[in-house]
Amino acid sequence: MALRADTATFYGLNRSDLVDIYRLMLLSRRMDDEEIKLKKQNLTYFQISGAGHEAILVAAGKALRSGYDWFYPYYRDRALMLCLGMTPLEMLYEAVAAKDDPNSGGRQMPCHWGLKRANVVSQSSPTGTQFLQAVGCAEGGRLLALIKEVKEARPFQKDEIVYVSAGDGTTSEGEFWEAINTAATAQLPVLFLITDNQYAISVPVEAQTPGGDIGRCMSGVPGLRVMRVDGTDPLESFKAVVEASHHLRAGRGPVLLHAMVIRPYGHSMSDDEVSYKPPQEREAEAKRDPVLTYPEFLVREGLATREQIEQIRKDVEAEIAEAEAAALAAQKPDPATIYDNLYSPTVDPAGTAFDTEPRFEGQPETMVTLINRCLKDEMARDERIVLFGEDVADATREQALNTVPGKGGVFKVTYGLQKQFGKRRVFNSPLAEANIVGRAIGMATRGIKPVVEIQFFDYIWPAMMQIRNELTMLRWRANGDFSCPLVVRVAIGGYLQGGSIYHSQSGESIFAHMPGLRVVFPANAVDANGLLRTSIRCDDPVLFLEHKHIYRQPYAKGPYPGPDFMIPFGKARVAREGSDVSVITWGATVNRALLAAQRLEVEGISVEVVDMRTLLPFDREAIARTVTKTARALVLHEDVLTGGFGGEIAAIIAEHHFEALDAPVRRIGAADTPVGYAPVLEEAILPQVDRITSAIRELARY
Ligand SMILES: Cc1ncc(C[n+]2csc(CCOP(=O)(O)OP(=O)(O)O)c2C)c(N)n1
Ligand SMILES: [Mg+2]
Repeated sequence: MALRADTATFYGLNRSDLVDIYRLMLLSRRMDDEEIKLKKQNLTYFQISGAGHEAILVAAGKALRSGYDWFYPYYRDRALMLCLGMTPLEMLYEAVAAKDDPNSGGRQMPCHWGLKRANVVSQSSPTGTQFLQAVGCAEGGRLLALIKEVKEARPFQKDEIVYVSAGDGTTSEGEFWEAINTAATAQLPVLFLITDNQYAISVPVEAQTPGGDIGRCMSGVPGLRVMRVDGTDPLESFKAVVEASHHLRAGRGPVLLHAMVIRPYGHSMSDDEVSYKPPQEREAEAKRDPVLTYPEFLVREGLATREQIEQIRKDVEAEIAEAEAAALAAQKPDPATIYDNLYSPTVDPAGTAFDTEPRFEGQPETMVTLINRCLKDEMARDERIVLFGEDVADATREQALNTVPGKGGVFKVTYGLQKQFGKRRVFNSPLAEANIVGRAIGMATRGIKPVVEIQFFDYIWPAMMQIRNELTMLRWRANGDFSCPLVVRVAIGGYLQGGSIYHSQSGESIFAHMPGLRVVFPANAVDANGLLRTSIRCDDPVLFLEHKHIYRQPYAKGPYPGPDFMIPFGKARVAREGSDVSVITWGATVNRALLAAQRLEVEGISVEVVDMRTLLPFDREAIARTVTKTARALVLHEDVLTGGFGGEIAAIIAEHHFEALDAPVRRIGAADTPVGYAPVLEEAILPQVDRITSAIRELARY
């Protein structure tokens, strides 16, 4: 049969493109088959396939630009990754957990894609966390374009697109809406590709989504273009992605492309879909399988001969066989590298570079003022810093600032920053905490330095998935290829008289339990200023805890220490020297310990108070020094006692300094209850000076 000369009717694709689409789809499917075989032979440890999703993904890979656009792919996006330039060998490196796996160096499950050279940001397993990061990535591109210094290097493209994909089930995650919200509000060039295979493991789409149709659900969102396509038809899919990309590159706002696909291999190798999907449904799906229907189309339309199709099959088999042999012989990661890329390998915030002398000037200022001044200094120094959160701007409607003074945060910590640096760098977020942290991660991945605010620690929990699974882990899971250094400022703590259950929480111990994060908790204004500067200038994600009770206390005031004052992490401060008993503490209980020490001085008991200042890392040497000196230790914190960070410190003292002790280590924390509204309840629940005084007295007399 003669081959057809004219291909103009196929959306601008020439014959070799049209045939290449088949090669890529087949390669993707056969890679899945091969990985399934390897898993059955126990040569790999996990498999999840992209089977049935190939057509829409090859279309996306052909229409978008590797290394130019940005990508937050889903685990079924193998065919996209092949188009973006990941080789079969690189894929198999991930499956066998090889040292040279470019996705993660053997740290991540197969099909968790990441490829630095192609702008594919390392992906995690929680479904849906990618949406907000993609939004932040798009915002990051826009922000980079505003920075004079980086303009030359152009780490952004004027018409770049950020691609993010997920399945039908994943659109039920709240973060999906949070991402659509900001993408549409800010008119960002984000392509949301929803590959709808009608199931999320065993849950069918009508139990997942109103009306069983996510495109329809989203069709009323102002500023969001919604498109629908048969994602098993590669050419219709290509047409749709090209149309979407024109819209996106022209700056006309985000697009949600709802692609109907199939899932012939079940959810994963751990799932047998026969147990919940009726045979008729499976047979109907099989008829739409693009790897089977598309080559028939090519032959029918005179675009390829049967011999050519056969040759492609042979070539694909040979390519996979060669890659497999190399992958099976590949070196595994070295167990000695487990700590690599947990934190920045180049910037050590505990190092001497962050130990600078204060150059005090002016009258003592509150903690609020000195945090505000640090933010002003740093934003003036570094154009990459942006600040956002709930109510942090002076006024979103800028013209209002002609007639009103501006808000600047519910505690006024960010007051005046929008006026000074403009609304592009200081802005309000929606009332959505995952939105704040997820977007910040996406921006930070691009080199922007977000300093974001969570209004109350009590409301940090919607952001917990982003903090725990993304913020702390991106650098490690990408084996250093991607990172997200940023600062999350959080107002924390009680002793407020009226703060009650949901405005008084502590809980720093929960975050001190997260490798990859830094946890900072200053107890006075000068420390807050110096530690915030270190947090901003270091290269790691930092949780910066600001105690609300300390914000305006006269005892915590101090003079402005200058624009370059920094305090290294992991260096405690001896708040009071003493020789009989040590109190090891942080945050608002530092001052309570000092008050107890004053009382005990008249009784002839000399108390040393050590303020830890940072919990991750924490100063083990300071603990050793003070315990060796006094031989008696009280560990004190405002967080609830059980499971509190004090348990960690007490354990370290018991494990390493047992011989130095003359008394058992004591701990004081809050009662294991929430904090009540009635002042008498709050007083009974949180550690008070009387209780601290008696505990120290008992220790001294032991
Ligand atoms: C937050 C979260 N919850 C649950 C899971 C377990 N899980 C993995 S995939 C999946 C179903 C996803 O379905 P869908 O989004 O439709 O994608 P599909 O697998 O069908 O392509 C579930 C429940 C997970 N990985 N993350
Ligand atoms: Mg699905």
